[in-house]
Amino acid sequence: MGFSGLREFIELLDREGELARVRVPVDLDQELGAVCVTSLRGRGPALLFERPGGKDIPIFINALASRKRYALAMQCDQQEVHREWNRRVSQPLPPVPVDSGPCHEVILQGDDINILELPAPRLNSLDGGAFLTLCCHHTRDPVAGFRNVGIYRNQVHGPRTLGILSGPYTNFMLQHRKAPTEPFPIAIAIGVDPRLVMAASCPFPFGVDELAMAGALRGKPFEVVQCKSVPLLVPADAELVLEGYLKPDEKQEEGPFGEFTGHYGGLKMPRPTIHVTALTRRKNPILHLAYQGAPPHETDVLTAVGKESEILRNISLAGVKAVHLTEGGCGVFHVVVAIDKLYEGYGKMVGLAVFGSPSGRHIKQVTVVDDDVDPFDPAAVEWAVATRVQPHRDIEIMNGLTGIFLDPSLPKEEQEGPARTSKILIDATRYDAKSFPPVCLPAREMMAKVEKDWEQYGIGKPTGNKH
Ligand SMILES: Cc1cc2nc3c(=O)[nH]c(=O)nc-3n(C[C@H](O)[C@H](O)[C@H](O)COP(=O)(O)O)c2cc1C
Ligand SMILES: [Mn+2]
Repeated sequence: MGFSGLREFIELLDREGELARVRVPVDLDQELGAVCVTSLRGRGPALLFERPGGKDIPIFINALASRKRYALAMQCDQQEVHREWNRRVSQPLPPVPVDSGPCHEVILQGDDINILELPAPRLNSLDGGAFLTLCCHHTRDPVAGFRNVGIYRNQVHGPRTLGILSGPYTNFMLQHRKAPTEPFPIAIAIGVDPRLVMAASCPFPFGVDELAMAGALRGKPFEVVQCKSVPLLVPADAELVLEGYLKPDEKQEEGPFGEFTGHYGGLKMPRPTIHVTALTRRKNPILHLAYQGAPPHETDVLTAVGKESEILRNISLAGVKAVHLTEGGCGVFHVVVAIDKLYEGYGKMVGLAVFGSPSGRHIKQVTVVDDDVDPFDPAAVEWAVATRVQPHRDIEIMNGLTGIFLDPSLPKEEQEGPARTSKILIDATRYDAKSFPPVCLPAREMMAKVEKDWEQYGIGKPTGNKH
């Protein structure tokens, strides 16, 4: 049961019982945010607000905030997602240009553009204004010409102006810095096939075209149309497109904004402005957003799964069995890697390789465990750290690595500047594995026999705990 595009994905979620429609009007000032938080805490479904702020442009939000829904978007079993990602992205499918598409049903230019008419919410109480949070920024390298697609927050400043906050290490900024004084053309597509959102939030190496990766993820190239006022291509079936130019010399106060870390990040300061030269859209567009705040939230899944897959794909060391970017780590900061430890010292080698991979860019803590530990089970991981780690021997702290400027623990000058951080590697594999005391458990055959005959004991459902 395949699907194509955002609308068919919403229908699929509905059929699977993974969508709730909010029919009552909901205030854009924090009420929508509070409904999102409460629903996320209860592991709720994706939400379609039908009348946000009393307006008739619906908001679709929390779409990929569960691994089950992510697997639905990948159209495979939850256990197969990493393998499927890696199988599919090994053959990128570049987009195909077409003459027209639904994203051009309405074309507004000049004074007809009014972004303020969109139901952009103010999610959390200290947010400096209304923000769009799931905008796929399409750009072209000013020198080499290749495309980049990435997601960066956009504050709504006025009818034709937006703020943008993109970290100094993003591929977006690497492109922009090649022609730093020129107006930088941008096409922001909102409401696209979820596979493009998945690719656009993944830190692929510089030069990788996320649209081609997204085409590979869905097994069908995207159709793209020429923008009306900038020399860029966008997905033809996008709900809405904001075209414009980033003017580096025209700064406006941007922020503060409650970030995926659960804290305020990217504090209020002058940041570049995007001047919107065209707004094109469907006749009845849907505004696709992501709630930002403390976990659990969409970032825990959306940005985690792609990076887990990329780490598995990029690390050339053998024996890496499973990778998990944790929920408490906001899907960004903490990764647990389960390995078959090939020889002594191998745990630290794998940890360093994770930090050195493109998807390790923002990771602050790597915990390496033996493959008898399930990296997706927080108690099992803590057990490994508690029982197999001698801190002076098995923990390494490194300084001056690239972090994420939204990390609230960084000193202010690093949050506003280069975002250098220290990082911690915990090697929780058995030290000197041959002589390490064995794990205690009845014999494997006895465990298997008891599991087979379980019902006869009249105890009820087994707990499923591996240890
Ligand atoms: C919902 C959401 C919001 C995001 N907001 C930002 C942001 O405001 N600034 C930023 O630098 N990265 C943000 N990211 C992360 C980037 O999209 C991610 O690092 C991506 O890999 C950047 O792509 P690039 O390296 O090709 O530029 C966000 C991701 C998601 C899923
Ligand atoms: Mn990129």
